[in-house]
Parts: sequence; structure tokens; C-alpha cells
Amino acid sequence: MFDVCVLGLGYIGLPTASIFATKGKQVLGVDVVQSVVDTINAGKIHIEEPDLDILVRAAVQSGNLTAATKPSPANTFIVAVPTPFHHDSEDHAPDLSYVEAATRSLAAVVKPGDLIILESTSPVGTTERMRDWLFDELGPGHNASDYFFAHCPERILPGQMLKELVSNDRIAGGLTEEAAERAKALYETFCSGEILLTDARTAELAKLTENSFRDVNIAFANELSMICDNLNIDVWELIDLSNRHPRVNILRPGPGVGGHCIAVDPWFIVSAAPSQSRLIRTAREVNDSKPQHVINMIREKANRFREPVIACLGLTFKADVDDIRESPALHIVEQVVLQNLGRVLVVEPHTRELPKSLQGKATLIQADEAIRSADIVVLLVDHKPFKRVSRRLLEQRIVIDTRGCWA
Ligand code: SAJ
Repeated sequence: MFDVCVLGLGYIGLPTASIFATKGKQVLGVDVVQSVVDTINAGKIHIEEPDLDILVRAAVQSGNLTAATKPSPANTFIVAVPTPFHHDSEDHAPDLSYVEAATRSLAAVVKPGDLIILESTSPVGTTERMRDWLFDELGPGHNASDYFFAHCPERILPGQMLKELVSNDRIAGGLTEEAAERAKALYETFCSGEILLTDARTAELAKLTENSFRDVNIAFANELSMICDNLNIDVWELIDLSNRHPRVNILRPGPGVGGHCIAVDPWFIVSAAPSQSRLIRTAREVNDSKPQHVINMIREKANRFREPVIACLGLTFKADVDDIRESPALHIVEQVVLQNLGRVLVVEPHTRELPKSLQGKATLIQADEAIRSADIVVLLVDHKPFKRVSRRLLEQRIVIDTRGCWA
């Protein structure tokens, strides 16, 4: 019998399972992908995050963490599977199929008294739906009050996950007060932040609110950058000056907003309450329009050359991570290639090979070499090594610095 069974061994599930294991809990990690299970059982990792390899190795070597493709009986189940949206749906409807499949898979192993926690970022009402899916799968003769459901969204920042996993305050939202209390007691095993109790629906909306808040604020910065490009004003200087006001704190413009959280979660609010979420929707649309603005700028510069060489620095969704999911940088490079704007050189220190969509169509090389060969240099991700690029190397080249890395 395990103490904790974590379903989904990705960016959230794996660190969570591992930290419980290093605190002495008997943990089963479950993932539907066999190669992920094999990698973790060998004490290795399949994703990049600072120090995660050390944590996972320690957890597996202690004998407290094992991985499997199917759940087993445990006192607590934590669901940490993806919750994307349907790309083909007009209102960006959430795709809860992974949560539903994980929940239904629990019917074979749960027993009265178990605590079932949803960690995945989810639309309001998902924890209630989990309960309904589980009871549908269990069939008649089971008592809902025998099972405890809570939503405890994670808030950790990729690149700083292990630190934030321990130190962030957390929200524990229960379908009942007892469920929230039990979830709190569990996370206190490793969490030094405060654990705040509420109901599941408020917890679900709180998580969506946090990411929408950031999206709206980034949209303001991105909108300013497009206004500045139109008015020929340096947006970085403008923001530095405006931020000297004691109550103004404008975020950084970029090539768009990416990742699997901020570019996704606001849609869960919009799709649930479309008439009331006009600002949140517009912010999403502003941020989603930014990559096209950058592509237009590249095209405009490229048109000045007969056979332009375009160096694109960075593919990931943000600095100093290896994650290219929903990456505006990758989208921009793909479009530059697709639209034949020039010969494309790609620099990405966090990968050894180009993503499939760029293979055979662009060249992956080092920063200095790329810049030396380029007519146009497009900075898409402000990875640390790019900040050290010699300014002299950039002279004589057209520079499109979407992140203000060299401002
Ligand atoms: N970005 C900008 N300008 C900025 C800040 C960010 O363009 O000033 C861009 C980034 O380049 C990236 C995107 O926004 O493309 C998102 O990056 P991020 O660092 O803001 O956030 P994520 O997606 O890595 O993590 C967020 C965090 N949420 C908040 O800060 C409110 C994290 O705490 C959450 O746990 C995570 O989403 C999640 O899993 O939901």
C-alpha cells in the first residue's frame, strides 16, 4: 500500500512525487508512457529543470519512489495530468480528457477514506466532475461522503520549481472542509509556505486568476511595444521611465506569450463566462497577435536584401528553460522558414537538435557564428548566454531584439 500515488509524471507530477518520497512517503508515480516510467525507475529524468535530476535520483535510490503505468492502492491520489484546450474550438473549450481518464482509472484501486487531489490547472467545476466520473465508474453502492476530493493547484515557476515547490504559499480547496484539511496536512510534509483553505471552485478560479493577471499585464507591455514600433519610440526606455513612478510596474514585452500555462489558462475563464471576461479575452488576443507583428518586422527588414541570412536566437517559450511548448519563438522561426524570408540560422543552447518542423530547413549553430554570418539578428529568447554576446559583433547587422536583451 502506497501513501501517495501521483498520476502524471510531467513538470508538476514528477517533482511533487519525488519530494514526497524524499520526506519518507511511499510514493507510486504513474505515467501512461512506458519510456517515462523506465527512465524514472532508472533514477533519471525525461525533462529539464535545475536540480530535478538530483531530487529524482535521491527519491528513487531511497526506495520510496517507484513508477508504473497503472495506479495501485494508496491513501492519497494526486492527479497532475495536462489540461490543454481544444485548438479547433472557437471558444477554446478545455480538454479534460486526460483528467477524466486518470480519474476513471482510479476506480479499480480506491477505497473508502481515500483523498483524491486535483493539481492540474482546471476550469471551475472540474473537481466536482472528477467526483462524478469516479462514481460513474465505481457504479452503484458507493457512498460519496466516504471519499475526499480537493483541488490544490500548483504555482511553481519553471526554472525555479524546486525552490518554489517548498516555499510558495498554497491553496487547498476541498469539496468538503475535511477534504481541504486533509490536503493541507499532506502538503505540510514538505511545504514551508502557508496553506490556505477554501472550497474547490474558489481554488480552481484562483489559479486561473493568477495566470490571467499575468497575461493581462504582459499584454499591456506587448501592446505598448507595438504602439512604440508604430510611433518610432524605444519601448525599453519608455518602460524604464514610466516604471520610475512609485505605483507603475510594467512587465517586459516579448515575442508573444508561450508555455502551457499563461497562454492557456485564461481561456478557461473566457470559455466559462464569455460575456464577463472581455478584458481577459482581449489580453489573450493581444499576446497572440505579437508573433505576427514580429514576423512582419522580419519580413520588412528581409525585403531589403536579395538573399538575407537571418539568425534567430532562441526557440523556447522563455529564458533558461528547454520547453518549446506553445513557444512564440518557435512559431516565429517556423513562419520565417515557411514564408521563405531568407536563410535561417537557429541558436538554441538548450537543445542538441532542431525540432522536427525545422529539420532540413534551418541550421542549428552557435551564437557567435550565427551572428557573424547574419544580415538580420532576431533575439527571441533572453537566455543568459545571449546577454553576453559582444555588442561589437552586433554592429553592422540589423537587430530585432524582441526582449530588450541588448537594450
Ligand atoms: N513573459 C513576457 N514578459 C514578462 C513575463 C513573461 O513576455 O514580463 C512571457 C514569457 O516569456 C513566457 C510567458 O510570458 O513566454 C510565461 O512565462 P512566465 O515566466 O510568466 O510564466 P510560466 O508560464 O513559466 O509560469 C506561470 C507562473 N504564473 C504566474 O507567475 C502567475 C507560475 O507561477 C505558474 O505555476 C505556472 O504559470 C503554471 O504552471 O501555471
